Amino acid sequence: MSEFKLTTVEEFEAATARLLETGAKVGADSWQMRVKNQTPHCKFGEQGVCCRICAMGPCRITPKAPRGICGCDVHGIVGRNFLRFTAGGAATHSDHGREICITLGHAKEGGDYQVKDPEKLIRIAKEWGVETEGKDIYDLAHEMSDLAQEEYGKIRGNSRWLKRAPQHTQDLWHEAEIEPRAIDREVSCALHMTHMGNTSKPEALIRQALRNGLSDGWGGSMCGTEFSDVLFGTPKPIETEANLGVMNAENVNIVVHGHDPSLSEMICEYADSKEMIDYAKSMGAKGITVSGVCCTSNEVAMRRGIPMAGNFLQQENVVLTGACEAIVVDVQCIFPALGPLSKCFHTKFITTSPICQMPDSDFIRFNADTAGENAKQIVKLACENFKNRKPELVHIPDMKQKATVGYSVEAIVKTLDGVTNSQVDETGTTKPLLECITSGVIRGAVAMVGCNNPKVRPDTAHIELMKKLIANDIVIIASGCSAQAAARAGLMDKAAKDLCGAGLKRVCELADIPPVLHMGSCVDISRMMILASELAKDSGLNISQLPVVGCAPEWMSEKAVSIGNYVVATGIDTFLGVDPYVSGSTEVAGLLTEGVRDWVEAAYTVEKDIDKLGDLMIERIEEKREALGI
Ligand code: BF8
Ligand code: SF4
Repeated sequence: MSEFKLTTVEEFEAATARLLETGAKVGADSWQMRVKNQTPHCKFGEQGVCCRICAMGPCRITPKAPRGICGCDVHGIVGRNFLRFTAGGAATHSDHGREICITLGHAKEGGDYQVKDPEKLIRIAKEWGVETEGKDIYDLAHEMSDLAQEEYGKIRGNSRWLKRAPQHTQDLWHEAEIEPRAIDREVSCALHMTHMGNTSKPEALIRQALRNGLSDGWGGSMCGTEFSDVLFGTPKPIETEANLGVMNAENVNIVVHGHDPSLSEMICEYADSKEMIDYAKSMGAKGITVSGVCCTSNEVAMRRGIPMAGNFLQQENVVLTGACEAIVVDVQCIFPALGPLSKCFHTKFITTSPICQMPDSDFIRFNADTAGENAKQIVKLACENFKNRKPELVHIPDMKQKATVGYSVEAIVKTLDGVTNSQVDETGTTKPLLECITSGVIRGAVAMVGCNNPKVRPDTAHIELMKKLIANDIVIIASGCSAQAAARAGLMDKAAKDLCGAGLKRVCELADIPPVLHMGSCVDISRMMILASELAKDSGLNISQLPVVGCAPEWMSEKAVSIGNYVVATGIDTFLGVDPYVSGSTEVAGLLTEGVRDWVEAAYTVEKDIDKLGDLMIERIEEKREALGI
């Protein structure tokens, strides 16, 4: 018998309760307290029936007032709100992707940013019809940086990445008129359509929501993922650890938080240098521990094995340990609460991006040209702050799990190709995975993604669903905060194979993989789209026929809605545990849960009962198997 044991949500909660006691001592606020202050939520907002896009409003739809002042009905209002939500998410992911494209333009031989995966750069260049022969790799990087940035504003044509999809998917997009054009254009178009006095027809609004989502997943996010791999390396399986216990009481603790790896990569690089470690020692620490929160953590975990301290709703906890010298943030999903909270401790809250500026933070502007110096300055500041710790406030929960992460599409293909008897060609294919699925050893796959949301008991939905699915021989690919929930519980430890059904357990043993595969950050859901496309091409099936579904059981952000839209638009049924504020309109809800199936062969399912949500996913996977006769 192995000694492997999952960490339970009850144990997570006990650790948090202990940290909140420290918080109470120093007068700190917490999200748990703020949730109480904000409950109950506004019903109009929850149903999506409040419109404030012009100053004649806000207009709220009720049985007595069925139309806004302009005459817009509830379906128009709910649909417009949904599209605006999507546009916010698509803009956010895509602008992150743009920053990576810009950083690629700064790459140089021996510089802070280098081309770590030249093969991938050349592969993409060839895909885009760019001459690579005899070209210096950095000249090529700069040319690709320009071309990629042009994807955001080009005047004609569609996203270059669409060609990666199976022809059938491309045809569906064409027929439905949802092929994304320039990335920025789809965001602008969404805002334009939803301005007062424009579209109020739900069908047109939802069509644009899908198109805008696609401009993210098959545009901006794909730029983010692919060019991050070029700059920082394509992830390969690597060992790491997860949960608050990865912080080290004897070391200077730097926590990186946010999304853009350009900053966190540099911090990790310098924190690991002898110069900085010696500096930390001169300040009385034993060394430096960098750990992460949210997607920036996923990025550096996947490429460097940097441990993951926590996910979205753990971000205050890292400060509450009293042992965090600096929490260094770039963009997105950062609680403004970290400002006042850090003031209750010795922690430096360091913001670095003009995109994300907050009160009560130290702003150290991070520039691609001066990245090394900026990172060094930040690491030094953290070291110097070690002496300001208040020992009586230090408590790091003794809680962590081992995790194997780094499953890019390339890594999955390589790992599985290595263990089967099928023909292995040079680049590898997804055929071994398909064989496991068609033979029924693995019943299917679920892409588990997305955030935490206090509306769902944090992490339970992720963890319970994953346990249920792997026990039913369904392999999980995970990203974002869902992946971190899995890692913190122990589901990314290879020993978690013991929780699987017999078929999946055998695959895990043969391939030496955990049953939950970490595919990266939220922009990396573009990796999942590529994997689904490869599976479809290698099997000769349409994506919608594959026994594969997507699930975001605890989602909260606009980005998650944008993701949901492109996952559905790619032909993958998507299951949500939190309602996307559309319950106020039968027409909009009907389109999303059924109507869009006519265009893209997939739709949403919303179910707040998590156990039922799991059953529905298993049912859907089995239906797809039955339809294929496997
Ligand atoms: O982009 S899963 S809470 S960290 S939004 Fe944010 Fe949600 Fe986490 Fe990453 Ni994604
Ligand atoms: Fe009201 Fe129409 Fe203005 Fe919306 S656009 S706030 S429904 S008047």
